[in-house]
Amino acid sequence: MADLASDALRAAVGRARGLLRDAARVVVLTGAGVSAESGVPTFRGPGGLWKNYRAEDLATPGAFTRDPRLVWEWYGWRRSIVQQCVPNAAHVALAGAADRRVFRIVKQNVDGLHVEAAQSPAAQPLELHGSLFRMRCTRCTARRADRDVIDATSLETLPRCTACGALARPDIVWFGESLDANVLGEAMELASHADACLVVGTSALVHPAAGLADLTRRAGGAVIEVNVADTPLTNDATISLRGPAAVLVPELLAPDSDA
Ligand code: BV8
Ligand code: ZN
Repeated sequence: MADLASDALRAAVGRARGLLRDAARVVVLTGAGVSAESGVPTFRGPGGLWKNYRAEDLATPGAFTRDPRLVWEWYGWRRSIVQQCVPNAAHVALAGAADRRVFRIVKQNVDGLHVEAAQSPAAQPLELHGSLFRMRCTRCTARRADRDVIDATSLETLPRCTACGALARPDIVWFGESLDANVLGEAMELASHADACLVVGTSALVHPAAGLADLTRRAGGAVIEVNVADTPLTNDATISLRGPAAVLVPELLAPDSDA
């Protein structure tokens, strides 16, 4: 096992491994912390701010209506950061587990690193909040994948819809916007029928995503949390492991022979 800080942590990881091994169906909820060791700034931690703006100030329909250039500048900056990042050991271990068993990844992040780590369709995550690398039209229904550099120098250079020419927006769920009903419905279905919910690197502040672990718990499933700090989920978790995702998640999911 990697250098797990203490015997208590080592024992807790052993118990959590047992719960995951015995779970027929596992759902995983990840947040910005799963990508922290890939170099992607988290929202509420150090480096999460941009020009002293908070995500809640910019990731809203109102901010985009008021100043689409500023919001696209922010997303362009985030794209430029994420495009230099690669999946870390946590993304790889989660994708590997999804290849081996009934194990579904539900992500809040928009960074695309779970998608990049996936080696099979089974490891493709359910994207609750969309993707940095997709944009959609503000007028028609067109949407497209896109990894280009965003030129936010003026309103005229902002991304346009290739179908109707209207202003395009990030294909991302902003604060105050509802999640896609089918995506949320599938996530709630998965959580309500899971025997274990593994929650990795989320401050559990953003709803409805943060409520998914509770659905598993209320249905009698185990909730295992991996985080470097306490969260609102910690008290109700079956086991809450303190440590970085890139260390603990591979430990939790390594097939028994590799333990
Ligand atoms: C909705 C895309 C119905 C954007 C995101 C008032 C008005 C309107 C709505 C609300 C309101 N009050 C409350 C709400 C609901 C709101 C909400 O929950 N707000 C919060 C802030 C209170 N939710 C919504 O608006 C949702 N829609 O409710 O629709 C509705 C409709 C109209 C009106 C009312 C309701 C939509 C929410 C989706 C918002 N979009 N992302 C973008 O990315 O640009 S959410 C955003 O936060 C990201 O997706 C992010 O993933 C998510 C959650 O954050 P975390 O992932 O947890 O990241 P964070 O930085 O917070 O924490 C990182 C964690 O990792 C920490 O715990 C840290 O300790 C840990 N960590 C760090 N390093 C490591 C680590 N762990 C392990 N290893 C490490 N190395
Ligand atoms: Zn259009």
